[in-house]
Amino acid sequence: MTDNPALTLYLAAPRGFCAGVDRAIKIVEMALQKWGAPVYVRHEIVHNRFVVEGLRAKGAVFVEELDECPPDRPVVFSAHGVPKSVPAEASRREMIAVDATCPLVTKVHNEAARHAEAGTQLIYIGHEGHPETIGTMGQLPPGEVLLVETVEDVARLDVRDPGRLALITQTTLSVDDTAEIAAALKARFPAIQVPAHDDICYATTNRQAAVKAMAPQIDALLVIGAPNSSNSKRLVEVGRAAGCSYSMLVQRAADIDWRALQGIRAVGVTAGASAPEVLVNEVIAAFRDRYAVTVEQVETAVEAIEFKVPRILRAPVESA
Ligand code: 10E
Ligand code: SF4
Repeated sequence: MTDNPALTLYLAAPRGFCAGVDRAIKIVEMALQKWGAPVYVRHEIVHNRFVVEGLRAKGAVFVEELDECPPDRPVVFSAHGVPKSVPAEASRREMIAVDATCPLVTKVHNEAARHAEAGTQLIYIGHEGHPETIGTMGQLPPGEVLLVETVEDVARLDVRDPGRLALITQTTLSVDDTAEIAAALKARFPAIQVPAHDDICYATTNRQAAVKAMAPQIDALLVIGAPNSSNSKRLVEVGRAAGCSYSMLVQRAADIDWRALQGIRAVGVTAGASAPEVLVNEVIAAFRDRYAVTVEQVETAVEAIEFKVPRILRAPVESA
């Protein structure tokens, strides 16, 4: 028996790795097996320090730009996607390049190209400076894709032809905030073409739904994820919007502010799409050290999606 206070820990499901992250990490591991170390990776393969350090220990070298890679070593492009200029430059330098862009991000790239071919100007809802935004906007020449971050931005848009517009989005946005921006766009540009299902991916949608479902039961929400992880930060915002005012991002158990949690009886725990399950287990163990914990899973969806790795990794190594 311990004197630890009782605590219900609601564990979101789904949480943590999505199919795109799983595939991207596998790509780096398979590239290391196929070509040996070092394998260069342009940008963090996914936004998680723990994942990046694990791959670095196996021989991956993380860089921000292609010109930091020697031309005779393979390079992997991160799961967030890259502008068209990047694979073009890799091929000009005759590098082996493996694209770990999530297929659901590539789908948005393809939509952008399809609309541009039809002479349609694109409006992109996303976060300025994020690698996925840079990658998706970089599928087309400057000026072809107009960025919108907020409802207020909609009024400021200067479009070429209000009758020939299409909407695409970042995959990791808040479902509710995006719906508001899309509604403002439709109000201002009634002819705008919007995707049948928005571009926010299944993993983002499911993780946000699980947080909303647990919000009424919890006094605090901890989202395990990195400060540069867009989808993880959105989960914190969704928690707050759903009524859980203490919603915090933590990279791992050591970041938990135990003083701020004093007196709570129920905590919600989830993890962004790039946060490994070991960190979830670490957080649960840290709660067990301080509370008499009962874990309850809040399951709002079951995910069974898997993506194949690129063919180049499945083929035998070519002899020199
Ligand atoms: O910052 P993001 O949420 O875009 O990236 P992440 O690496 O934290 O999670 C994976 C999501 C990707 C690759 C974007 N669709
Ligand atoms: Fe792909 Fe969605 Fe995961 Fe991004 S969050 S890697 S789009 S599955």
